[in-house]
Amino acid sequence: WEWQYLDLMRQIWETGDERRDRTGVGTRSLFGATIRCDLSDGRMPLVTSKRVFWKTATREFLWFLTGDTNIRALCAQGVEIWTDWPLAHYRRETGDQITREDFSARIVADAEFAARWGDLGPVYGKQWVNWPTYEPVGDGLYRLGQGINQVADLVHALKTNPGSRRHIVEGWNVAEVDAMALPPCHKTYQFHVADGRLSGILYQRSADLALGVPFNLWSAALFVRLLAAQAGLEPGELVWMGGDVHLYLNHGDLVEEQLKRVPSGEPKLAITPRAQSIFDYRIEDFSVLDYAPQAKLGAPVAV
Ligand code: THF
Repeated sequence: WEWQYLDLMRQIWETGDERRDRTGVGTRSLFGATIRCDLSDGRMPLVTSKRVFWKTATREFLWFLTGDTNIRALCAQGVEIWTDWPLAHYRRETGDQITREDFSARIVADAEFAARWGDLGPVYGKQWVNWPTYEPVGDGLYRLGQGINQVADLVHALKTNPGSRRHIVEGWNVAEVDAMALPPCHKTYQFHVADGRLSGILYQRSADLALGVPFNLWSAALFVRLLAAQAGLEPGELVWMGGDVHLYLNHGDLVEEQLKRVPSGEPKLAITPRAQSIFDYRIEDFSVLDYAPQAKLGAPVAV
């Protein structure tokens, strides 16, 4: 599968439309792309042409499942992939040019500071496991009802009604998008059961192909694997669909280097069958086999 990723990278770098984006960095982009990955026999879409920190991506995914939207739990585990957004907000509001390291350390050490500055708003975790509902109380007024746990409902539906065409987890809550630090990129997941195999589609509206997509592919495949394990199904395929798929103009060195490389091997994910529910997994439950990635390639993340 990895050639699909590299081919897409080459195509966008060579022929993508150059546009100015929200972050001001500038991108080359292609609208509409697909990558298909086989998930049978433990296979995972883990990029080998550079080192991808799959444990970081896994910790992020488990954090989504807890419903948490504050970066504190991530920072406490050394996961800094969301720190730049609260940091930029903090610097803008206070004028304090604190370093990222100090900011992250303070988020971990100081619960009040974290509550004030570390929250991303109602992002993925909130929508996945606690999508808000509203109950009328008369006079045209509403109060919050019981939140919807889309993930728990999905596991239940996969077990009781596998043939359904409504196995969806949605992150794009139209009423709450404006309150999010960043509206969801990997916004829609759909799952599908055929011949005892569970497949998934991820629709990603905006895709940072060099930095984010390797994480997003891993996490989406992990989602399929965990759901399959909980529903007693075999993993099938992951289909990734991108809307605005782009390469940031300041990722040129990474792109040129990665495009010289050839994928190396077929990594597999083993999961310890311990968790009683999809919400009970821990990082220790995951191990990756046959992963011999090529050297890490760094690039700045556009905020
Ligand atoms: N915004 C942008 N511009 N790109 C993204 O990929 C992105 N995300 C999330 C939200 N907004 C985004 C955040 N996810 C890295 C990886 C994933 C991220 C953000 C940053 C990153 O910097 N990865 C580096 C270092 C990883 C590490 O040190 O652990 C890498 O080399 O992979 C996409 O959902």
